[in-house]
Amino acid sequence: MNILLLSMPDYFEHMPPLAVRMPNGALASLAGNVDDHHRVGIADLILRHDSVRETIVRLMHEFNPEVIGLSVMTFQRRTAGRIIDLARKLKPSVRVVVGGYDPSLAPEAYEPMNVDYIVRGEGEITFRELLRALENRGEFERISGLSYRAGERWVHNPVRPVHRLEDGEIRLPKRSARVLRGYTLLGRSVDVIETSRGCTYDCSFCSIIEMRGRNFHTYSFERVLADIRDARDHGARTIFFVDDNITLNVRRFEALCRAIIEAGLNQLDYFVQAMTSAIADHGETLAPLMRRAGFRYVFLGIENILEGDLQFLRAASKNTEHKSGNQAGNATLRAIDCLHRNKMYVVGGLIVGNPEDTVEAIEANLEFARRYVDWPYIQHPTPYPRTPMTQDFRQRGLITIERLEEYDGTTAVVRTEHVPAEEIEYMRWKAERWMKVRHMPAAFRHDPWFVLRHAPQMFAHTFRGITLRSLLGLENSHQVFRRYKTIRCQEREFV
Ligand code: B12
Ligand code: SF4
Repeated sequence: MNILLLSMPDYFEHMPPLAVRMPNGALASLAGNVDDHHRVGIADLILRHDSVRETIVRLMHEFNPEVIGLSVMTFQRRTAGRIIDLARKLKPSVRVVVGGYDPSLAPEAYEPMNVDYIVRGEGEITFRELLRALENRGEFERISGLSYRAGERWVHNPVRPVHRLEDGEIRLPKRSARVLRGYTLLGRSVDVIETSRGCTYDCSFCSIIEMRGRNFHTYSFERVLADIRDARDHGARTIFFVDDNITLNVRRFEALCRAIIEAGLNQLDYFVQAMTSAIADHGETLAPLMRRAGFRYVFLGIENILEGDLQFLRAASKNTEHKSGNQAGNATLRAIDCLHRNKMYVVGGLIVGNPEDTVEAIEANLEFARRYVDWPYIQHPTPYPRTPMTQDFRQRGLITIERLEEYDGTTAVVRTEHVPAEEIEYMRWKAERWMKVRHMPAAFRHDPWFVLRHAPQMFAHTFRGITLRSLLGLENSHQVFRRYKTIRCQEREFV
């Protein structure tokens, strides 16, 4: 069968496609795990975000797929619906499969859409079995993790238990199936690698627990190194580890760093997401190893610097430092210090606009980011399907925007008990632009050619909304913010 796999073009404020166009790891993994005789094409639509319609028309024509599969996050749901309608118009007989976080956690939202199958949870085995059933006119009821139409109603088969990964059943991703080019992270060709899946924490804003429960499974180092080599052989110079929480097992992470060094794969740049507690507690041995292995940017899930907010986010324990087995306060500053001493940059993940936040509480977090992080990754709490946080916000009547395409993390869609949503977003937007500018010299030192060529566009993107009138002081920053919001709204129209 011809199968076309698509990831959505929607991006958010901190990932402008000018600088960040990363492949979707799920699709290459699915492609690597279907039976060999299928012809699979992967199109990451972020690479053609400005010509989605034309790209779909072309691919449907050239590829003539019997099945299309879409990977969808919640803020991409509207775009996914439009792409599905377009594909169906071009080929009414095409079978449509959706998967990923949004279809898994809100399958009911896809039932009225032009969709035939929903793959819930991990996809490799379910999708393979679905294709077999389609080919052999087989039956769907034994395929765990699958939802499908039976006449007028939908059947939701039992959940598929999470895969243990260790047994080698899940084969390597198939990168050669990608049909579009141009992946980049700040000018360097980028790819994504998984070394593990899952997390045993249960932060209230995170979808992971509802998606797969509290567990942690790992791939063998042999497989991980083979995967990195494959990414490199396909042109990658930067690797983004997409593990849910690679720092859950620090000893393993240290051993992985050593394995990367021993395999001579430390010439590549690595980006990773980490818990502050793991870095603070083990930084003296872990951070130098990370640096030697090639780690450059570390996304730290700081979440918030105020204890009350950390309690609400259920993120206090992962941000607690330990000394001699006892809790020794917040881990953030020590984690940042460890990374900086080892010449790595800190991407500071903070969440502002939690229910009890006042203007002062938000400002304290922004000030922290100004002082300590190299690249701000500040978001607003966003009520994604089935997270504990969503229940809280809904019960307290704090959700102000229900338009899911705005659930991109940098649009404030909830208010606090004290501050309106728009004001929260305004504060973040105003502060964050200048923090990003401050990092430009460091980016220049690493990739002078990319920064020289793109600096004007990067400035234009960061400061979109500003006009000559505002530069001359004839309008205030609230007016600029409103213009920025209008531009942002237009940017969300892809199809
Ligand atoms: C890595 C990651 C990123 C990377 C993305 C790199 C990349 N291009 O892949 C970065 C840091 C850039 C990122 C950004 C964002 N992310 Co993110 N990210 C993750 C993370 C940690 C892992 C995702 C991953 O790649 N897993 C590995 C793959 C193999 O697994 P998978 O995606 O689940 O896919 C499996 C199944 O879902 C299924 N499947 C997936 N697609 C399909 C399609 C078909 C057809 C089928 C059959 C099956 C299927 O099969 C796959 C294999 O088993 C998750 C989860 C987490 N713990 O936080 C969040 C997560 C996916 N991100 C999320 C969000 C919201 C975002 C942002 C909007 C904002 C933010 N919070 O940072 C931005 C948007 C990015 C953009 N497009 O602009 C949310 C999504 C919530 C939701 N309900 O939509 C998550 C769940 C985090 C959370 N808040 O809970 N993210
Ligand atoms: S530690 Fe990270 S992956 Fe684990 S629940 Fe919290 S946010 Fe999600």
